[in-house]
Amino acid sequence: MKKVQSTCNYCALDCNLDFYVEGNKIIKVVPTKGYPVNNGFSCIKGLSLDKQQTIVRESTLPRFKQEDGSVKRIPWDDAYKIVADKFIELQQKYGTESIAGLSTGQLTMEEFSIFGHVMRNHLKTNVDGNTRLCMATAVVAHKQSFGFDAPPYTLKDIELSDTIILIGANPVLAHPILWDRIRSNKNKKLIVIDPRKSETAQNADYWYDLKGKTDLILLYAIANKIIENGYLDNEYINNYTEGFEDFKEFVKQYTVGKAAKATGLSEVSILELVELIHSGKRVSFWWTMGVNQGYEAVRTAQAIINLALMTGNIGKPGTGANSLTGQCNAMGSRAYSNTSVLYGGGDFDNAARRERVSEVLGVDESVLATKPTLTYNGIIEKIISGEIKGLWVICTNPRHSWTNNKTFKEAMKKLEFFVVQDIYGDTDSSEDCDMYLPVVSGIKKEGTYINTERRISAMRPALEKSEDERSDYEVIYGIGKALGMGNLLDKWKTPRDAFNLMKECSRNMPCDMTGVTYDGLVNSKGIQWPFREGEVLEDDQRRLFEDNKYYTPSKKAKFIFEEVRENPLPNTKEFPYTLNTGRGSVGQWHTQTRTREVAFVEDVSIKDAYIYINTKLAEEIGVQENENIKVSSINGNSSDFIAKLTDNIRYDELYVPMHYLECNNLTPSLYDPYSKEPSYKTTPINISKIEVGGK
Ligand SMILES: Nc1nc2c(c(=O)[nH]1)N[C@H]1C(S)=C(S)[C@@H](COP(=O)(O)OP(=O)(O)OC[C@H]3O[C@@H](n4cnc5c(=O)[nH]c(N)nc54)[C@H](O)[C@@H]3O)O[C@H]1N2
Ligand SMILES: Nc1nc2c(c(=O)[nH]1)N[C@H]1C(S)=C(S)[C@@H](COP(=O)(O)OP(=O)(O)OC[C@H]3O[C@@H](n4cnc5c(=O)[nH]c(N)nc54)[C@H](O)[C@@H]3O)O[C@H]1N2
Ligand code: SF4
Ligand SMILES: [Mo]
Repeated sequence: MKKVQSTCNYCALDCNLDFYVEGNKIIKVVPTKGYPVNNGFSCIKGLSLDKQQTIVRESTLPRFKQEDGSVKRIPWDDAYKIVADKFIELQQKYGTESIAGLSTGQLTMEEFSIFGHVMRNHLKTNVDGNTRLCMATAVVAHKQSFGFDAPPYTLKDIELSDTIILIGANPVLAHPILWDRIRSNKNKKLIVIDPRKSETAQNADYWYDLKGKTDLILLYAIANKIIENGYLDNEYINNYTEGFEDFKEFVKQYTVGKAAKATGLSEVSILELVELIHSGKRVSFWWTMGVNQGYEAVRTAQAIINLALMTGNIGKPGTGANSLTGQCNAMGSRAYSNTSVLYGGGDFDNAARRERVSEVLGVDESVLATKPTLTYNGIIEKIISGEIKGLWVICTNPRHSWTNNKTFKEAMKKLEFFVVQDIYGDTDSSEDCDMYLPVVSGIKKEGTYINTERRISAMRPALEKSEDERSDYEVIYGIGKALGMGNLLDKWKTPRDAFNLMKECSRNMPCDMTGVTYDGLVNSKGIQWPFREGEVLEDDQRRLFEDNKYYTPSKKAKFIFEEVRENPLPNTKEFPYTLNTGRGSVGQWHTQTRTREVAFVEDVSIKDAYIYINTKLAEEIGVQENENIKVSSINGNSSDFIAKLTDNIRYDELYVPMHYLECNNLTPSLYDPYSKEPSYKTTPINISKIEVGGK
């Protein structure tokens, strides 16, 4: 029996797993012992990865929709040619930017780098990723405050921290192995800031149930009080940061009284939080989607960073302003997808970076994309307005996951040519596309991933592909060839080639990984960037900013702040309640195409969309457990849900797991102005009981 160590391709922890294989069959999956992230443990999703091998697929060949609407299975080479010819035709007819791509943080680094090369460099058009729906806020916050998109921590910090503050994060469901590590830290105070008594809040020492999207005023008021009480690390502020004096003046207006009024928290509890931060010796702040997905999300993330800076809680064991990523390779896609920055980082108009990247890729500088991509919302708006006619979607399911998702349905109807590359042909996005490209799943792929703490790890094929099966890399390469890229693909023949290119692009950048080798990652503990050529790895847990040097021109971290905005989409008389959305259970993954892979979860999870409602509110509208509720949204749509009564949710708020199509039928087209990340978590709604027999 052979053992193949590979990386779980669900959440951003990137646990490693040992696949025991005999005769091209996975016999068992065992979480890798000694791997720094998960050391012999994993959640049910990772343990179930072997189930992918038993899922029966209709065909391994592309599915092409004919003019009469019928579908035909065609050979791969024919599909490559059809896609390439159609894209060229559309570009000739309607202009270069009349085709676009949507990609993901769930591909390998090599896959989205070659996709970026084909679409952005060769075809000179737009590709954005679903990381826009997820991490874009943290990216912008890091870039502005630290000078580079660099999450500072190592996961070990959660075990070394005496005061752990989780803001808009629910690791019990979303990062289960991180939750295990929080639990194993016996000397901590666990503080959760979340409007819901989430599964994590239920297990916390302190829970602050603020009103949704009032984090910013709370964080500013805390900063103000810390300053007033003299709880500052002045040495740190003076030596390693800039902009503090202005910040100090600015936050004076945010009194505890004002914050109490806006958040619904008592003044006493806000003051308690200030004292908890002050009394902690090693305070760490961790945030996820409750912060990233909002209309003033970037400034909220930066308000967390400001608190860490002013109290000197950064660059030391057990500290940090730490953004948790969501998908297995969200971190990789940020630096290597050629969408918002050049490969390895650097803006598209940065002459030195352009020279370096073109040299590495062996192309003339004019081949490189010249500007950042049009953002996700812009791509969809331009499909609807008729400017974009062709779309290639890889490894994401926007018909379901996009905010106000009917707009994507509308977009699908407008497209002249819609290509979906997915492991399943029956997703909400793939089932009716013009060309469906059925690729193999993670257990048959190779490449690399970067996890939430910047750890690069190897994805190794546990199983071999059959003759007709293709990986994402092969398909993108094949279409590139059919597009006539010729020698532009010479350096990109295999994932290993792409890795080596990306590695060279990273040289001398903060995310330098020139010391990492493709083969060296195999059976390893993974390596966090930066890891430069010639460097010796002394520790497998490394945090950034231990030298207190940031990536800004002055090498200092910046205090960035802005007045709290009026909610652009407030509750009204007509829409008095607020809809919150997020993860529903450990076993459910996003749009649930993969629920079929997770042992038992498929059998036990609720098939129809459900909603959590406060027991008292349910009583007031006369709804009992499992009766149906109609929810109408300020976006003009309504969805029906099964009611689940709970006291873990505020009276005026309801919660829908994002795993149901009905959820984003209700969310609005509202974005953070800097990151363009959707505001998924606070939609004004109204509710009514659906009488039996009626709708
Ligand atoms: N089982 C499972 N695990 C997953 C995923 C999955 O689909 N299923 N997805 C992965 C991905 S891609 C991601 S991005 C992560 C997401 O991981 P998380 O962000 O931890 O998960 P969410 O449920 O989206 O949101 C977290 C919490 O934010 C709270 N929240 C909502 N609004 C606010 C607010 O205004 N302020 C504050 N402070 N909190 C608020 C919600 O009530 C919720 O409890 O999970 C990853 N892990
Ligand atoms: N209301 C609401 N909406 C949300 C969120 C929320 O909190 N609330 N969260 C947002 C966030 S953080 C995220 S990350 C997005 C996620 O949204 P999506 O990315 O749309 O969700 P997934 O279900 O992960 O879609 C991945 C697709 O890739 C396919 N797939 C899996 N493996 C492979 C592979 O190896 N190759 C290929 N080609 N395909 C593969 C799967 O079958 C699936 O169809 O949703 C966002 N939407
Ligand atoms: S915690 Fe995340 S990476 Fe680890 S096994 Fe579960 S889904 Fe996979
Ligand atoms: Mo995400």
